Amino acid sequence: MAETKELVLLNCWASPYGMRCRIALAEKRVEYEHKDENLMEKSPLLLQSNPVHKKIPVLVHGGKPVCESLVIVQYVDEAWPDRAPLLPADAYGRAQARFWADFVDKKIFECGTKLWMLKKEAQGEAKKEFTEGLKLLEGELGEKKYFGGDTFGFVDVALVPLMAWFRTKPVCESLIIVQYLDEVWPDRAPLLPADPYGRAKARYWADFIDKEVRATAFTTTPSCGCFRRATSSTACLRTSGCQFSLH
Ligand SMILES: N[C@@H](CCC(=O)N[C@@H](CS)C(=O)NCC(=O)O)C(=O)O
Repeated sequence: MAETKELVLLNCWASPYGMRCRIALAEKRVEYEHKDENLMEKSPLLLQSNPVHKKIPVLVHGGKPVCESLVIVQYVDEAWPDRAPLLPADAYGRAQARFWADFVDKKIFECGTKLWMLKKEAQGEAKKEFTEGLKLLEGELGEKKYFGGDTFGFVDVALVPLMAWFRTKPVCESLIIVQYLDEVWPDRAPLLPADPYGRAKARYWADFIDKEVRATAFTTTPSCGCFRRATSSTACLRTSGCQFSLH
C-alpha cells in the first residue's frame, strides 16, 4: 500500500472531474489533503504539476503528479488494491470498463457542455446526440445494479459526478431556497411552524424583512459596513466608533 507518502489533491470544489477523484479516494478510505485551486489564478504547484493541460484535478503522491481524472481514478485503484476494487479483475472486464468511461468523457461530458454553451439548432443537435448517448449507457447498464455488476466501479465513478448535475433542479431566491431546504429535510431542525397559519405569518414577516428592513439598511452605509442596527436591536460590536452603536 502507498499510504505513507504525502497525498494532495489539487482540485476545484465544483469540478465534476475532481469529484471523480474524491469519490475514488473516499471508496478506498484514503486520507489526503484537498487544495482548492483558483482557476483564474492557478498556483505554481498546479502549473508545475500539470504543465501540459494546466487543469485540475491533479493528484500529487509523494511529490509525483498524476493528471487527468480517469487516469487518477485508475491510479488510486492500483495504488490501494486491497480495498473496494474499482476496475474488474479480468483484462477483458477492465477493457470494457475503460471503453465506457471513455464514452462518458467523449459523448456525455463533452456533449453535456455543448448543451449549455450552444444555442438554437446547434443546441438541438447536441441534445439529440446527448440523448442517444444516455440511451446507449442505459442499454449497457441494463438490469444491473452498477455498470460493473453488483458493486460500484470505474464507470460509475466516471459518470456519477455528471449525473449529480442533472439532478440539480435550480432553486433561486434565498427565501425560496430556505423553504425548499426545510421541506426536503423535514425531519431535522424545522424552520417553519407546523401549522399553516404560523407558516403564513412567518412568510409574511420574512417578506417584510426583505422589502422593508433590508431596503432601510441599504440606504445608509455605515463606514464599518455594519447593517446590524437595521435588522436587530443588538448593538454593533465591530467598531466602537460605529454610528449604529446603541450606546
Ligand atoms: N480531461 C480532464 C478535464 C479537466 C478539466 O476540464 N478541468 C477544468 C475544471 S472542471 C479546469 O481545470 N479548467 C481550467 C482551465 O481550463 O484553464 C480530466 O478529466 O481531468
